[in-house]
Formats: sequence, structure tokens, C-alpha cells
Amino acid sequence: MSEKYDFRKIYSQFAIEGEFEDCVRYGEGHINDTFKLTVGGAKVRHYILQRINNRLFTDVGRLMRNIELVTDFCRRSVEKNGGDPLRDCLNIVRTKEGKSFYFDGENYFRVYVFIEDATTYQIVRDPRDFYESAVAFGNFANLLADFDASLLYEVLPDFHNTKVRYANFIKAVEADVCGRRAEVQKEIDWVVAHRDLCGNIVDKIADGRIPLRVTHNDTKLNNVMIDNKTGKGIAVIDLDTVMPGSLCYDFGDSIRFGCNSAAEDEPDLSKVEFRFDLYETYLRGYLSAVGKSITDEERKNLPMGAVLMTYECGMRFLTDYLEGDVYFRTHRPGQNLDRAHTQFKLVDGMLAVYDKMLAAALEK
Ligand code: ADP
Ligand code: GN1
Ligand code: MG
Repeated sequence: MSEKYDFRKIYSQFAIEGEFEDCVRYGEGHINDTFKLTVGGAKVRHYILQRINNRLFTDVGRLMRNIELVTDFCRRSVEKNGGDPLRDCLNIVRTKEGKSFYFDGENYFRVYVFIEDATTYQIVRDPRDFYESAVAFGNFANLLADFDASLLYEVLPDFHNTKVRYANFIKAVEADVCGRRAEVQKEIDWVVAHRDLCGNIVDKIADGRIPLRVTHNDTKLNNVMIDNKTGKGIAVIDLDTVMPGSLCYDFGDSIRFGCNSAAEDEPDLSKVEFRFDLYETYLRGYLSAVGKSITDEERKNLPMGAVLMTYECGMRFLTDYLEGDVYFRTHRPGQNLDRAHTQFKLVDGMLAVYDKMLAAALEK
């Protein structure tokens, strides 16, 4: 795959000092094509080079404007608080013409400063990492509370509108473009049986009970860098979906990904359990960082955010399976179906202990 881009040419468009050494595929994101770029010279430096998924992000200019605004805002706050702006937030490297991305006539590329000596985890190995990720996402939510939402372009409208996601799912079932419907009838029935979940947060946002805020919208553990030495959560990354949303969604998406005892795409479901202990860990970290800005209604709906994000994500994986694996990157056949299965098992696990989840969220 990586050979199809002329990395030397792409690199030469950016204001980077030093000689091109190499550029290799990197990370486990499902959306963009990510590469680690190494530049030699007096000092070896690394960068993240990404081909932006412009099938999904159709207005790259406005997407990148959002990211410029958010990263500038974040950098000013880090500087004010005496942090390290090169590690505590994402930094865009501009092209020689001063632009935030390069278009080669077909593909869009952007470059970020590589955050060294930090790791993004695909699964929780140590609860302390998960706690620190919660603090980092909680701080990020706090930071964005002062960000003027009207400046932002709504990159993917209805991104976490579970009712709209459900309608799209039903369309995919009916269209059955790949002839996979019969094979997954059991899974389809499960989603339909749980459809009453869909309105739970969307309706409260619509009638004003839950506030819309500027949120990250993709708060999984591999979108926060954990410092290898201090173990602290440093930069929150993957800012493509920063737009109006709910705190309950941001909280919930972290729970969806991190409180799984196995990987998101684990084929052996006997390994997949909802880890209530990790839920409590994340809750503690998140509440300690978001502080007083959280409303009572939001707090009451944190567990529902977790259920909904997991239900929605499972439904999105199953939709993609039905549509022929065109949205999420897959590395093997059936991967999206495996991902859907883990999410559905997690929803069952959460609903089984929902009262406990709620009691923990309300505990002062
Ligand atoms: P996607 O939208 O495809 O998820 P991400 O922006 O999350 O893409 O990047 C994919 C992965 O690349 C991340 O999970 C992380 O491991 C790595 N990564 C992204 N940005 C940086 C950075 N600035 N420094 C170091 N690693 C990064
Ligand atoms: C995608 O980009 P990445 O891999 O961090 C997706 C999220 C899903 C997630 C599931 C823009 O996130 O919404 O929850 O996969 N991002 C987009 O792992 O659709
Ligand atoms: Mg990502």
C-alpha cells in the first residue's frame, strides 16, 4: 500500500529541515492512512504523515481550519500553564507555502510533529494508564469549554446521532448490497431488539436537558498519548471530529474501548467481558478532571453514554460489514463482523450491571 505514494515528493512540499530517510505505515487508526516519517541530518527527527481520508472528510480545507484553531487554542493554554507545547498538544507542520495540508491533485496530506517517548495503547494493560487517559480527556473537555463553538465547521453532522445511525443501518440491511444479510440475521435481530436505546441522549439534547458542548467525539484510548516516563496522559490526538457533541458521548466512547477485556476485534468472544473495575477507574479520573462544569443530568447519563456509544459503534461495524467494508479499515475478512460482535457483547455486559454503573456515577 505505502508504495503507491511518492513520499519524497510529498515530504519536499513541507517546511521540514533535513534529508528524507524513510516513511513507513504506522499506528492502528481505522480512518486515515498514517505513516512515520524519518528525516536525517544534524539531528534525526520524526513526523507523522497522514493521507487524509477525503472520502469521509469531503472538505479538507475546512477540516484543517478546525484543527488549526483547536491546536492553536490548545498550545496557548499549555504555554500559559507552563507545559511543553511540542508534547502536550498536536502541532501541525506547514507546507513551504504556509498551508496546513498538501494536495497532489488526488490525495490530501498533512504532517504533525511526532510526539516522542509516548505510547498509544490498543488495550488497557495497566489501569493507571486508563486513569491517566481519563484525566487527559477530562482536561481536554475542560479546555474546550472555553472554545467558541461558532468558529467550528461541523465536520460530520449527526456523527453520534444514534437515531440517524439506526436509520442508516436499516437502509443497509434493506439494500443488502453484498448479499451478507442472511448470514447476519441474528445480529440484525439483536440490534433491532435494542432500538429503544437510540433516543436516550439525542432526545435530551434536542429538548435542552443535556447541553451541546464542543467535544472530541472519538475518545478511544489510542487517541491519547501516554508519556513513557511519567505515565501521564499528554496530548489528545485525532482531532478530526472535534465539533458540537455531548460529554456523555466522550465519556462513553472511552468506556466502550477501554473497558473491554479483549481487543475491539477479538474473534474469540469468550475473552470479551465488560470490566466494571476499569469503568470505575475511568470514572474517577474523568470526574476529577472535568470538575464542576459537569451538570447533574450529564452525570446521570454517563453510563447511558457508554451503552449508546457501544451499541452505536457495533451497529456501525455491522453496517459496514453489510456494505462491503468500505468505511473502517480492515486487515482480514470478517473483521468488521468480529468488531460488531465484541460491541454487542459489551452492551449486554453493561446492561447487566447498569444500576451499579449509575450508582457509581452519582456517588459524590
Ligand atoms: P486515525 O484517524 O486513522 O485514527 P490518528 O490521527 O488517530 O488516525 O493516528 C493513528 C495513530 O498514529 C495514533 O493512534 C497514534 O498511535 C499515531 N499518532 C498520531 N499522531 C501522532 C503524533 N503526533 N505523534 C506520535 N504518534 C502519533
Ligand atoms: C474510528 O479514527 P479512529 O480509528 O480513531 C471512528 C470512530 C470509531 C472508531 C472505532 C471518524 O476511529 O468513530 O468509534 O473508529 N472514527 C471516525 O474504533 O469515524
Ligand atoms: Mg485515531
